[in-house]
Amino acid sequence: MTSLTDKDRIFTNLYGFQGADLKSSQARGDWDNTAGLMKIGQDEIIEVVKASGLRGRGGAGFPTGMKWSFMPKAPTAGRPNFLVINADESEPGSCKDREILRHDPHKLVEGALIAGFAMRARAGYIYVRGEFIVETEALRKAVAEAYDAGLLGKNAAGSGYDFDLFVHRGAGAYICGEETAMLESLEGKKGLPRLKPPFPAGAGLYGCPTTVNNVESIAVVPTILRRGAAWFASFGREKNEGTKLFQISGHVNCPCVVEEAMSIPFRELIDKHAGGIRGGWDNLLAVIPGGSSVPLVPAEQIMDAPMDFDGLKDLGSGLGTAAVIVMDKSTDIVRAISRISYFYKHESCGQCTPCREGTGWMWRTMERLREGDAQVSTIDKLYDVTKQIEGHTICALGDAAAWPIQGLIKHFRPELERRIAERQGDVREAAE
Ligand code: L3W
Ligand code: SF4
Repeated sequence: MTSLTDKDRIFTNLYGFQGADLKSSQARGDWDNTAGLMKIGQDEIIEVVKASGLRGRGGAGFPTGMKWSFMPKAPTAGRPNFLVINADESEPGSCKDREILRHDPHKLVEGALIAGFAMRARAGYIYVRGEFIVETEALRKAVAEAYDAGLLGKNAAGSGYDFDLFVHRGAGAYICGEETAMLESLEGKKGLPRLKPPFPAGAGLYGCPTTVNNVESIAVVPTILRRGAAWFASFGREKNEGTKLFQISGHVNCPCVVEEAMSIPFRELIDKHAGGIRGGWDNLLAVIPGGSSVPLVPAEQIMDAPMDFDGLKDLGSGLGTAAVIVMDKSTDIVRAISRISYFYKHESCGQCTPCREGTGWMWRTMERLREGDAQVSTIDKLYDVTKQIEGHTICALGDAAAWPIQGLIKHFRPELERRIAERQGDVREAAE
């Protein structure tokens, strides 16, 4: 595996040590001969993105080049193609896209032009999380600068291609990060997820062909074109290529967002960038490796795991957004997962019954288990309900609510049973 050096990093202003303005961004290499990059042609750009191995950075890991290739090659005036960029970063633990918006927005704006061109879109929309006020301002400034410099709009960047880019701030609902809820919201309606299929590539914004991509997925594209698909694919391993922004939070000595090579082993990632585990490696309890939607992994299983899509899938979890939440032995693990359950109950849009009713029931049951106020059979019933919800809802929020509980039961069942036994012992003692 190729290790990543400072000169390999795509996001060279991740920490905001330099300006985010156009001039500073150009000094870092952004907007350098963009028209020349586009000259290779629309289909060729898609081929380069495919060859780079880039998979969606928003959680699902769908191959980006393949997604672009679903878009019609000859859109009509009545049914244009659209690009929508998902900047509604709301997954608990995720905090990478906001750093791009704040400190490196021109990478995203340039990427939007190139991606829009490749998929024959004349307009792109960036949907920004409602709470991201500073980030929205930074992005709007970058878009305005790009228009003023002729990099967007008519004959964008001298490419001969007309492309407009709009920034839309949401109103602060997690569900609007789900791609079809986002499209509804952009259309001015309530953010209720749509049934898929049809996928947005077939019927998306205003019923037109649409590609929805995460901020990071689009922002890396100009660098992939400049340095080449082989360069990007040299990091990580087969089917898990590239560099990735990891967001390390929780019980580490130095929480951080860092760009690293995909597939870096967990222990190396934490030691190299986060100063190790608080209290030492023996103090590690468990890790949620990809944002709150993926199941936790116990300490002993994750140590040497490659931090990528397949490595974490093999452990029954997932890379998600690569939001790595580290929990040491001081964590009340049942309480932590119960709190996550509350989040999903709160954010459910209420449209489908298993999710609307199930998320509330699961949270209430988790609270009872936290207190030990349950029977051992309650654990099995809870697991059974998570299985009834998983795969039976309109969008992935139902799965996301079920998976963390499944992970808890799988790996920490003795802790749940201990609480029940302890509580039953207390009750017996009080009665005697
Ligand atoms: C055309 C097909 N397009 C799939 C497209 C689809 C979408 C992408 C992935 O959820 C996950 C979720 C969160 N023809 C297609 C097709 N597509 N088949 O590919 O689709 P899908 O359904 O696998 O995923 P999704 O619905 O986009 C995303 C998880 O990510 N997550 C992260 C959440 C992140 C945030 C945030 O703050 N950024 O909310 C973490 O685990 O739970 O499972 O574009 O259209 N045949
Ligand atoms: Fe709404 Fe939940 Fe159904 Fe998704 S799974 S559509 S959030 S009710």
